[in-house]
Amino acid sequence: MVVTQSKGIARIVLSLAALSALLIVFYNYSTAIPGASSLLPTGDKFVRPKTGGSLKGIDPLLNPEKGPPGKLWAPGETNRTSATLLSLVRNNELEGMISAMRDLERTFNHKFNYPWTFFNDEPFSAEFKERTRKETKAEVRYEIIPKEHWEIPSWISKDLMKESAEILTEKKVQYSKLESYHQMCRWNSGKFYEHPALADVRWYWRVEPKVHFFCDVDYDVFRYMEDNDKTYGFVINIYDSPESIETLWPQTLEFIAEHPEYIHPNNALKWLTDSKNRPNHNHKANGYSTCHFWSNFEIADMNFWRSKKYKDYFDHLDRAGGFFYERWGDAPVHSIALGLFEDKSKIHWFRDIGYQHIPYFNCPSSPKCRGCVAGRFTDGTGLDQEDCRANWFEFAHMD
Ligand SMILES: Nc1nc2c(ncn2[C@@H]2O[C@H](COP(=O)(O)OP(=O)(O)OP(=O)(O)O)[C@@H](O)[C@H]2O)c(=O)[nH]1
Ligand SMILES: [Mg+2]
Repeated sequence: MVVTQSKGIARIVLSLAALSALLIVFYNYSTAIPGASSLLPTGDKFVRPKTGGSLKGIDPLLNPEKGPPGKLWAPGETNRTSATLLSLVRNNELEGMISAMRDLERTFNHKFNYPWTFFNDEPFSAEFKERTRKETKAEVRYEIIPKEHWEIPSWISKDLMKESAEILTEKKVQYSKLESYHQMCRWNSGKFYEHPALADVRWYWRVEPKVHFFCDVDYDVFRYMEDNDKTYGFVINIYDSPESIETLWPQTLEFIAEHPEYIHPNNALKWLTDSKNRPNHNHKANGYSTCHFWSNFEIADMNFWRSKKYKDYFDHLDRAGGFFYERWGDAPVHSIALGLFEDKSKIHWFRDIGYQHIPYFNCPSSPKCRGCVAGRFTDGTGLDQEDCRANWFEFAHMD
């Protein structure tokens, strides 16, 4: 108990020191770099609705969807780029995986035939391989995760982990007692792109079992990312449970105090630190709004995760232990890294990709879509407040 208290005090002191350092860093950045003091978007300014975070009724998805501007490559018009559809999945999630594959093959991949790469911490069953292979004409790879990428690191104390899980459970943090969930979040945060099977692959589209895709996508999304110099594509932007990431932001502040050179001048710090909407979340997460790109969908460039700045950031977080003593998710970790270290104009909202992972949707208004309601954000009750896209639009941009 005494140890926990003194740790808590030490954390607060460290956080304050790191925060002061951050402010100095930002002062220097905004004076040293022309234009860095202006974090406003360059295009049309999005005006935050009076409803706060929720876009209910005024969702940009209600406008007719035209797809992204510029040259888009239709099926057969160009060669595939270096990319894969990527799934971490368990054998017992086969039915959900098949349903997600069917949707993505129907709407996109039967036209482009990008390979599927399945990852598992144990061998895939013969049935899993047989049945998934039947769902696509493309190449399919089944990969086992190396133990050193999946196992709980040696510096993590199992006793402290157990104790922490009890506290997190009291705070109603979902899955906190499930060790594999913590391992999954860590692998998705900082290990997947190091798998030898992906060594020559640049782009990935992350697909989870049971997700749905509703709209025909008739252009090569990976070529779109490459041609338009994008790093990261998302569909849904929501708040996280602040109880699961109480020290993630303080740890991040410590890291950037050590590495101010990693902060991109056109960053999305204002998005990360917004406190106008849901101030309580920002307060509980010690300065982070908790707004993040929902990472069960990602179309992204692995070279960003492979960069020295991200590697250093991940190693810092990994050493801090929050993947196990708290329940840091890969979504806030990826989002904070992107918001600080990447040019925010390289982050793309795939507004034209109709998507659902229970309980949230991205559903555009387009004749290309079937099976979802344009502009519907959720079919759960009381969940509209979880939508934080308004923050992203206000502090970054809408495309
Ligand atoms: N092989 C393997 N895959 C896992 C494990 N835990 C999670 N996954 C996969 O990791 C992804 C995320 O896990 P989910 O259980 O869906 O986590 P979530 O999306 O936060 O939770 P839900 O809202 O319940 O879907 C899914 O693709 C799972 O199939 C595991 O222990 N082994
Ligand atoms: Mg899931």
